[in-house]
Amino acid sequence: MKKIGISLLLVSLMILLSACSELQKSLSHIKVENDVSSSSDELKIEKRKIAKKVKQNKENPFNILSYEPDSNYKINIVNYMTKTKAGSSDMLFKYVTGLPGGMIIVNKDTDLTLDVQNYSHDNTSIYWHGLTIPNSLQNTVLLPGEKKVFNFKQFNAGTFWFHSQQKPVLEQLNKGLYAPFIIKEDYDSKYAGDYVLMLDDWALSKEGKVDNKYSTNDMEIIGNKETVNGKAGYDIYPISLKKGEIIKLRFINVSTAQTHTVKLEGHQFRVTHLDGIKVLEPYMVSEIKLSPGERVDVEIKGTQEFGTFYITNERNLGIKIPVVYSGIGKNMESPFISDGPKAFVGMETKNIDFEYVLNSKMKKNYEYDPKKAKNIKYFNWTINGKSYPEVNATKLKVGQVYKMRFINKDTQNVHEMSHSMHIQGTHFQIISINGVAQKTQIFKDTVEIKPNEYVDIAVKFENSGNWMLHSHIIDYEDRGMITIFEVE
Ligand SMILES: [Cu+2]
Repeated sequence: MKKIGISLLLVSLMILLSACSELQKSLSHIKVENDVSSSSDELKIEKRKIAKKVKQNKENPFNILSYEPDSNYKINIVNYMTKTKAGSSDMLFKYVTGLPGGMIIVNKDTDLTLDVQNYSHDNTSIYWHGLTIPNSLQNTVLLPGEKKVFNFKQFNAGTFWFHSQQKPVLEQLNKGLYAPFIIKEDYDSKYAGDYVLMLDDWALSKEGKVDNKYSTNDMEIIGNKETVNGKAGYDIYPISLKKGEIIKLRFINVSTAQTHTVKLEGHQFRVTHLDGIKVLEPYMVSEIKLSPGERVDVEIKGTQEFGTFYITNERNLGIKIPVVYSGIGKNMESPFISDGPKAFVGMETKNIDFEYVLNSKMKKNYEYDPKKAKNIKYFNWTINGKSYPEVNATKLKVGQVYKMRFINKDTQNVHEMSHSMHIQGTHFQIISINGVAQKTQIFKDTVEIKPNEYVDIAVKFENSGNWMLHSHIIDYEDRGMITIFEVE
């Protein structure tokens, strides 16, 4: 026993050390540079910095075309100390897979072996967000030191992710325990570049600690610093593009509560996938909004020869992704092939099978708030008036199509709440929003429902088990916005 204990300790130490050295390379992890003003001097400095960056990183490490998809991954869950701002550091979590950001890149239709080991100091649980796999493989708890092997196969190529689902979910997700899960199809390699962009926000206290405590004033934790793949400002890896080329961008909103509306100055995005599922007909937009948990895949066609353009969001807290032009390339056609899922038939006129009213209420009992050093009445978030674990489960059958309505009546609070609702274990078709039918066929696994809005969806489960319908605004999820589908 003692020998096993010592070797376990040694292995953990080695993993921690390798994680640390990997981390030292990106020590300015959450550092945010000041925004660049329009003064020409600063623009010159900025150009020099980006030129240097491009030289240093001939390849953006999040261009997934640099890696061969694999079918076998070791995923280590580790804690690590990182510098959060000058003179401050905090202990965070991450997945280590040997690829940047703990990525997994696999081909579709391949038998996968994922060997997960928890080297962190906490219990954790892993949720493969958006994958259609048996219930027994989801939300699996791993104790410190524990190892589990996951075997499955995916037929659907797209942008997915995996993250901690250990309750309270905020604790680990807000501290970085998430990573992209990319399922490729052959023609993805025809793009001139294929970049993963994880958008996150960090609520840093004055002491540089990641704030994980709920408060009654902040209904949800919103960050004051924002990152792309863990980096902010000038540390963000540039994306390179030539005139005529088409690149693919895979945006993932990993924030626990913040939405990100992104745009690229002077360019349009061509949307090909939502939440990892192909749209029937790609469409052009000038900006895309991602609620927590959502993914959007877009194409960008190079229209310029020279210059740097920025992808930004609606705030100015660190997300500024340079797209750098470097001459004229091959004039490309999009390799995208539209062979997404078939629409469910007759859904527009079908009656609603189940309705879910999203709301919140003040909790009856007081809870101790360590920040305020007194007892505070907390909000609870509800689905049909109930807060998890007190729920009325909905009984469903495998293979049957149901029409459901999500209604957001959460309009009584200080600020009106949008809800980002996720169904585990499957994806669903958006039929209509406020009774207005969708112009194009859209399947998703997470959908935003704005205040006073209702969204009708059609859903079918392929796997039995207890699946959650929950808010992907993690503060609300942790405070009860979950219900259960008992699928048989
Ligand atoms: Cu999720």
